[in-house]
Amino acid sequence: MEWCVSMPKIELHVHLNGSIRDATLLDLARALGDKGLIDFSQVEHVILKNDRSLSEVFKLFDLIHIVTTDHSSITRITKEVVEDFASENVVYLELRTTPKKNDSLGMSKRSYVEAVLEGLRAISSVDVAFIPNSEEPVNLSSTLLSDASDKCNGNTRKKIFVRLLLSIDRRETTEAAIETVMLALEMRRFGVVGIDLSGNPAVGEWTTYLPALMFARQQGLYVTLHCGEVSNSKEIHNMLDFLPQRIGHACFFEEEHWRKLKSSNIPVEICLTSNIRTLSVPTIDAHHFVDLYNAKHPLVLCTDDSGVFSTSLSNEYKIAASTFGLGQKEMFELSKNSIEFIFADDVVKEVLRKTFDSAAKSLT
Ligand code: 6MZ
Repeated sequence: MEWCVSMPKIELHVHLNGSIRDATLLDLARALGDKGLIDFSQVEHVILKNDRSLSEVFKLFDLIHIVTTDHSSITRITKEVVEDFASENVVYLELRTTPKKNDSLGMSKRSYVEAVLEGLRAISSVDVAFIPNSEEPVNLSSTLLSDASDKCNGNTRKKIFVRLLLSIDRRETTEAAIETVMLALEMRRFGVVGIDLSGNPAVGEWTTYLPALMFARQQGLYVTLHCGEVSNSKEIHNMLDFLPQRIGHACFFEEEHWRKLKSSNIPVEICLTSNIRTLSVPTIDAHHFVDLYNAKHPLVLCTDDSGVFSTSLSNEYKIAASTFGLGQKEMFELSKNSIEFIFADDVVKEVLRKTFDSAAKSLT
């Protein structure tokens, strides 16, 4: 586990509200309980439950959203989630979240994203670079490199690049989805780089989101789609035909979907623990990671919802290494290759390549 923690890592599939520390979630829920707004004893039980089916996970998200959707909570969880990833040597993080309206608290989709940005600004324990085209990459470059070359980096300050993706929830209308894309465009200068389509895969129609996704692409935003989380052959075909820059999951693919995916070379965000816990794949040995890895198809290991599934990116690397018999060198290469699939610019990619090269020297 030690080298899984100490090697630099890239994390590209993280839902903010799925990645909250248990202690924080309980803390926020207790505060609402004290105000008489929820029954804490009921909520505590749901939060601490471990095994959940995919549909139960979405019920949990509805509960989490009741507990977290105010400005100060969103700021707090953003700060903590980034700190947690940085602490396990994630050097580049793409954090996704669904902008939400909450009229009773004066929250708009814009003020929700502003609360997220506030969380990034509030981080002082690690160096965070989230504004594109600033001087930060250059400054961060030297500090990342010095970190990476330090074998015992437990005592040094951590550094991390963060970029944001705004998620469209499958329950949303076309108009609401377009509003999210407009917001993403407005927030580009603060590090919003793309759009994610997520939410309960049993809900909604591809044609509802397509206009917003096409608009996002026309405007130069990157797009990643949750694809094949349930068996829905027609939707999987439609999504692959759209040619998103990445997809997440790809669990319920059939032969013709694999063929299409492989010929289009679309990178896949693989979330092992999430897929096992939601029973989206029968067993870990049967996970499609193996086939994609052997086929040298672009893929990246991710956590999905580290809070909900009690995992970390280091743990996902450990599981992949032990289950599929991969060594430290292979896992390092897998992590490094993820740089090519990030939604940030070439300057950031170059800094990250140097970081990995420098860390590789300390491996040999
Ligand atoms: C699909 C998921 C998901 O956006 O409120 N989300 N969507 N499949 C998954 N796999 C288990 N995990 C999380 O984070 C929580 C939201 O992310 C999406 C759901 O829409 C969930 O409500 P944010 O920060």
